[in-house]
Amino acid sequence: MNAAVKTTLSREDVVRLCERVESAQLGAHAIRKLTDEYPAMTLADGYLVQNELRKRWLARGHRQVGWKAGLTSRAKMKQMGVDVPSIGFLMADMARAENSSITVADMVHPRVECEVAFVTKAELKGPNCTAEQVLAATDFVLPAVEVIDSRFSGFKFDLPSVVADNGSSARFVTGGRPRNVADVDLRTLGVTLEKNGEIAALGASAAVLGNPAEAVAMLVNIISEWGDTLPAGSFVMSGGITEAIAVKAGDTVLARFQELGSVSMRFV
Ligand code: OOG
Ligand code: MG
Repeated sequence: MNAAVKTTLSREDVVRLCERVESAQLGAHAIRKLTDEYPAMTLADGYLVQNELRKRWLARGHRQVGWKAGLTSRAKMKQMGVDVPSIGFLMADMARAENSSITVADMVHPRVECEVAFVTKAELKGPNCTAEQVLAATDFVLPAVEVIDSRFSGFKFDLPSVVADNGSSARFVTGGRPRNVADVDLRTLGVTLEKNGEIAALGASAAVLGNPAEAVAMLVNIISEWGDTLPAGSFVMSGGITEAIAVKAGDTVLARFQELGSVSMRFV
């Protein structure tokens, strides 16, 4: 996003679309992508809706733990037909414990993807945040599996719509072992994603903008456009390394990350 990009939605439209997305999220039902009704909608409009959604979650007492970058690898951009990265917010109650059973009944059509997650120890600020600054401010990295669940029919959307839907955020699971960024090469970590004991996807961390730290820097620069900084102690997921894999009740998932350990879960 770029602050110069204009918005087209009125305040009433933003609230209306926010309510539509929110009810699809809470009711786990699919809706048409928002641009079907608002074809002129821009990326900046998508973030207006997302920020409205975040305000409502916070007003209802949810606690934000951090943010996620999305569509940061070519595999993901190609899978979703979108060529610009996006971000979304993460709330504490989206987290699920490692090895736990994750219910699918409250999701529309969940998919899983492997990501490198960062936990920060110093504040990061845009608009010119760099990967070097991100690495210096990182307390540790750890492996994560994001469970995404687009609220749009057929998991089909465009950038303004997916941003309004909080980047398809639904659940996330961390595991493995926290590592110091000085002790791992974040560009060359291999990952495999097994579903029901078979490899469903594999890749290397360089797929995420060359280095996942670049995705975190991008995220910091995006939130700076509306005046936010990334506080110390934030949890940030840097984006799926491979394409996302659909899951249903009965599936088990095991993500193995070179150097970082593994993350497992089952769906019920
Ligand atoms: C959008 C969310 C993308 C990622 O890691 O790339 C995302 C989607 O694919 O539904 O979370
Ligand atoms: Mg993701």
